[in-house]
Amino acid sequence: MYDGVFGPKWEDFRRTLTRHFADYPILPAKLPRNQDAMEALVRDGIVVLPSYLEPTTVTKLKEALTIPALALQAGMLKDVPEQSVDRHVAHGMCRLYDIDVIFKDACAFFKEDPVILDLVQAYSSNQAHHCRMAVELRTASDGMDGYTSINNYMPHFDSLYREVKVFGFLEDVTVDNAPMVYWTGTHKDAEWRWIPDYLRFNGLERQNADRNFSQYRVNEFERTRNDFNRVTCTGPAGTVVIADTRGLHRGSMLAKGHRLQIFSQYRMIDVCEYS
Ligand SMILES: O=C(O)CCC(=O)C(=O)O
Ligand SMILES: [Fe+2]
Repeated sequence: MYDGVFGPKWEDFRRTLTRHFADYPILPAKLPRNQDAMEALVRDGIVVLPSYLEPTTVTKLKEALTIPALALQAGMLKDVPEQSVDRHVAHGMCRLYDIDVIFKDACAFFKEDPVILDLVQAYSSNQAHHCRMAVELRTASDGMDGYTSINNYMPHFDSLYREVKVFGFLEDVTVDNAPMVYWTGTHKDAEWRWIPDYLRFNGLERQNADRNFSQYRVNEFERTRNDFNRVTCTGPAGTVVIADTRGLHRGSMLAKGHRLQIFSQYRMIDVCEYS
């Protein structure tokens, strides 16, 4: 219905996205134990594996990463490449990337977990390419709200193409500790998101304006539809969340304490959208 309005660019957008989904069909998980998780991931775009990591794995990761994360927040982390650091203290968020290289041994337990990789690869048509791994410390922000703070507090899509983020909780995440919020089913190609996808496809998305637009759409479809459910990703330390971050999601403001978690990000091999 939009073809006549937008012309060839619109057709190019639809063709490209349709080809993307055809080129990367979701495959069945290989491990029998992953059947239910895979079904949830395909249906909802997200699956939560409560307390999945062994307590010893969580301990190893915390031992390796807590001090560097605190040092980064304090501005005292030395000897790490500048491009591995993403530090927004006033916004309550610090990330250290490339931890799979810097803290190789501890991170291998997470990065090479065969059950997680089976899900990631099946969902990514066996073409998942590991992009980066990070530890993130969330702390109280300096009186900012979701509108003035970093963009990931607003509902957003990370990409218009399918991609996967695997989050690992190193500490308990309750509703107070800034849990991620995800709207199930929003990862699917559907008309309600064609306009924002089209803007992204053409590099026309204006960060704040279009994210506020997304917020408007969120309010709208939460009122009018029952096929998207809002999931708040809480869980004990060791919980793993696997999400297609093409689906609509946001961070939340921290109410108490802090949040320490790691994540690995995967894309399809020849999909090179923005970082
Ligand atoms: O911080 C969060 O919980 C959400 C983060 C997010 O939007 C992302 O990692 O893509
Ligand atoms: Fe995101």
